[in-house]
Amino acid sequence: MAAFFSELETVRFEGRDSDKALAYRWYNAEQMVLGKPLSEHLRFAVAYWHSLAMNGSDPFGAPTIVRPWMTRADAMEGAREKADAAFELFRVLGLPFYTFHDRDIAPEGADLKESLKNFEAMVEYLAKKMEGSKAKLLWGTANLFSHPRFMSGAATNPDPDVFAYSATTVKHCMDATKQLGGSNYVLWGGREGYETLLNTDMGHELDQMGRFLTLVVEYKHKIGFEGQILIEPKPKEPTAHQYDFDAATVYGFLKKYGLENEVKLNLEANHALLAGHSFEHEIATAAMLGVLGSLDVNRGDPLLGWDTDQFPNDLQAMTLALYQVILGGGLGKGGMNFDAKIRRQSIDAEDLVHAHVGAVDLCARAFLNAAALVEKGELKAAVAERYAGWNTPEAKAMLEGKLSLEQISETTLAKGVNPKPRSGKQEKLENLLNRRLF
Ligand code: XLS
Ligand code: NI
Ligand code: NI
Repeated sequence: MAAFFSELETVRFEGRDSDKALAYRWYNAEQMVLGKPLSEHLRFAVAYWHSLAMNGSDPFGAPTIVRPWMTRADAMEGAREKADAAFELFRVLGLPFYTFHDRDIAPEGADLKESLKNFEAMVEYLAKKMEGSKAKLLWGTANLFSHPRFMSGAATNPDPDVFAYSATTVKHCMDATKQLGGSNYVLWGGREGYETLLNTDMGHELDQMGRFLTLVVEYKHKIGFEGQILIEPKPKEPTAHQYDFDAATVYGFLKKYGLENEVKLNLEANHALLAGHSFEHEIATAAMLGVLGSLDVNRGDPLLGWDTDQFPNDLQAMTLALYQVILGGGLGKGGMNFDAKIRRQSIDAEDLVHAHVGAVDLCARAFLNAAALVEKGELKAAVAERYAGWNTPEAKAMLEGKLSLEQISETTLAKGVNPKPRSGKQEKLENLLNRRLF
């Protein structure tokens, strides 16, 4: 039994005036907001990979975060010890969900059969741990990017053997996710993209990816998995041109392969930034297209062009994101996964707890702010006012396709239409937002 986090007591809600470093000041799981408990809106999840498997190495330096389970001669023993520590961490944080890749929970074997055997044994082990824990599975996924066999892609690899190997892996990961009662299954196209068109048949690769996803959807129905299938967009890193660039690009892909009613999106804050968008833009886009699924909450560094995966700490940015979540109808079966890692100098077990506690509180506070903005209705009213002209019968007729281009031209000229510019009132609304934040 790992005693790694067991010294730490469970973090509790103590309110805003608490002096305790490890306490929730804003996250009161039971607090009723917009008709349901805060925990049901937010559905926080701990990411197994960043919290238990990340070792602090970077392109310039060796691992700095060396946990006991990382150095065991018997890899399966290490995996069980890691799982023990994981469930201790879930207990300390008191959060309702976790997420994992196959490779986070079980070591690679000598061949695919052995890898799957290791994985299935660890899934059984997690199932037992879950019996004694409140933690549920938000989503499972497959790591189809770390091993060199995936260097030219998984589903989009020029080698059909890699496609088949990846499909086999995903089948077993979907089985495991179903077995553990997961609410979603995620596919992040780790190396689904290309470096140069000199060696790439892009149309062929996209057809491969469409086929792969179709197989996943068919299998979901076959086994009666009731969770959502989610694609996680990301524009770059590792490849120069990732196929799942952003929400709009993925939607176009889903449409092309007839999957837009079967698959939703897992949106990540840092990926939005890399795509030149804000998180709220990505959320609003997905909601508008009917594919808002779940969130990976983290933050990037605007000064760095890669996925730094820091824990979120910008109240205004998170408030705007969660405001769009509420307007979009909420996260449903999705949740908020902390796809975030501590810095490589944060080597203490407690650093991981501080990181989550701060991020949980930040998100809860942002959600309370966003809910208050929705309840006050001022922003919504300002937007409605701006589009009020479209409520007239003539404007509606234009939008509903009842008027041809010639008819619009005729009436416009007959009426002597002469539009007057109107202020967008951006600064007024920004001030309103700043005034309302608490
Ligand atoms: C990487 C992704 C990854 C996915 C899961 O940038 O965010 O962590 O969330 O494979
Ligand atoms: Ni992610
Ligand atoms: Ni990421």
